[in-house]
Amino acid sequence: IDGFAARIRNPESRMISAWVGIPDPLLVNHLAQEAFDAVVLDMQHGMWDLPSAAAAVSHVRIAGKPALARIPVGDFASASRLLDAGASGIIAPMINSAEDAKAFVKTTKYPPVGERSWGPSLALNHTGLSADDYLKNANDLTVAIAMIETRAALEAIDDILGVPGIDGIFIGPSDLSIALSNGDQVAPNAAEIDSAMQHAVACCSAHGKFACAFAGDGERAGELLKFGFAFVIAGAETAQLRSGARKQINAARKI
Ligand code: 3PY
Ligand code: MG
Repeated sequence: IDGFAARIRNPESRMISAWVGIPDPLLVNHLAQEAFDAVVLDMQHGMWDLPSAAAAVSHVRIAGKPALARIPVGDFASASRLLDAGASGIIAPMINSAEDAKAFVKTTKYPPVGERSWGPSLALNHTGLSADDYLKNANDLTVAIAMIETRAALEAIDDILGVPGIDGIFIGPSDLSIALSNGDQVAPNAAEIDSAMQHAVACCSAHGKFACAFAGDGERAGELLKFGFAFVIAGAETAQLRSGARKQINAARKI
């Protein structure tokens, strides 16, 4: 699990992660049994509160997988608490400038990179590291991922990637499509989004950092892996649950 950060930083990384918004710490254990490389807890649009998300981090880790959390916009205090709970990475939505990126890094990286405050109780239990070893290695063992999903963020992508402590970016294609269409449409698979995605991947490799993105289903996730994304989502758990149910109903109706 603690090799996750090194794996996602490898330019050859092509990972597929689960994405869970239903705030049930036990549900994530089931998804973690599938061949996902990680599980992301979505605290921005999912209904997780901090205690349930922290418990879910443990359940994912106990199932042998790394857990990441997407925090609500600007909730950097929760970012450091989730790292304390043993999360392997934090995804911060709506990072639109180098200043936003620096505020994010401040709470997620220990000095000299940031000002993360000390208190990794569960992270020590999970990693099995001594306090000294955790302090020395935590900045490398966990990843801070900035979401690029507005026009301002696209324009500032090189500045954001240039902030020390930002390990990678995550494209939010729905918000980006709303921004690029001036509020006209949610079109996460539009051609314009594809070009923005390919541009983002190129910027990341120029900075030696990695690119992640949300995809609504496995087919789209596969396309994004071909673009060079290191880490993609293959649909939220609600979509997977409903498509699984639909498939079984259709199978039963055919008999
Ligand atoms: C977006 O597409 O805007 C996201 O935040 C990913 O779900
Ligand atoms: Mg978004």
